[in-house]
Amino acid sequence: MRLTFPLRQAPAFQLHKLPWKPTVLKIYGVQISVHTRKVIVAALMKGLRHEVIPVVPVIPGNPPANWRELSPTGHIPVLSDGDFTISDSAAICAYLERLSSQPSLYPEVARDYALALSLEQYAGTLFREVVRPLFHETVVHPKMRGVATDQKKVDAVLNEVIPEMFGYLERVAGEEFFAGRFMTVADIAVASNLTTYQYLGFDLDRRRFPRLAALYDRTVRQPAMREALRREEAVVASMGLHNDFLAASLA
Ligand SMILES: N[C@@H](CCC(=O)N[C@@H](CS)C(=O)NCC(=O)O)C(=O)O
Repeated sequence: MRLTFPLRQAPAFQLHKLPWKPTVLKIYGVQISVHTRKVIVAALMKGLRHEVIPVVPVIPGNPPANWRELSPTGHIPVLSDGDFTISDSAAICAYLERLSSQPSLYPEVARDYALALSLEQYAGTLFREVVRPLFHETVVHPKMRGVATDQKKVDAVLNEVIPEMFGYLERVAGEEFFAGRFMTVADIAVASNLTTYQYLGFDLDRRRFPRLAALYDRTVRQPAMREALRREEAVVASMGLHNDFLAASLA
């Protein structure tokens, strides 16, 4: 009797059947923007090839003519992957996670996962209540629009908003990262806010918020975060922003 072994033919490698095309992702935004940096760090962490296309919405006339088609809110960042375009850093990070699951931006454990998403949202509030008003009062108004800084607004953020918002982050910061043992989207989102906040010359008070400051240092020392910060050095210098704080955090 002749034994025959059915030889299963290996399926031919079909590029178009890959879940994603190995195109170079386009990230529209500026490196020093809180939400653009978050997406850049996520792409770097996953080793996804990308280029940053400069768009500065606060400069009138700067965004491309079709900007509203790319970004329904007018905000940065926007991501293009071939013929697919998506706005909002949270949606973009979720998309990048599906393109490449490792290393993950999200914790595995249900409670940590929920906490990471909650803190990602909280970082959005931190931007709107703290970083955005400080950026507008100290950079956009005096340096781009010829409008004097409203010191009362700055003081209200520093004296009324920050104690509460940084205070919450201090309470939930632990010995590791915000939601487990590894850096997640929560850490990236919060650290991105704290970076731009300090670029503006404001202090992350290490005596008052020691756990938050230590978590910030742990986060910026992660290779993807470190690389993103290295890549934005030229923009920071050209804008005359403060970056002396980083040397100690990265040491
Ligand atoms: N929820 C949005 C917020 C994006 C956002 O606020 N981006 C800021 C820069 S970090 C922006 O576009 N500011 C320009 C403006 O307000 O006109 C996200 O997560 O992407």
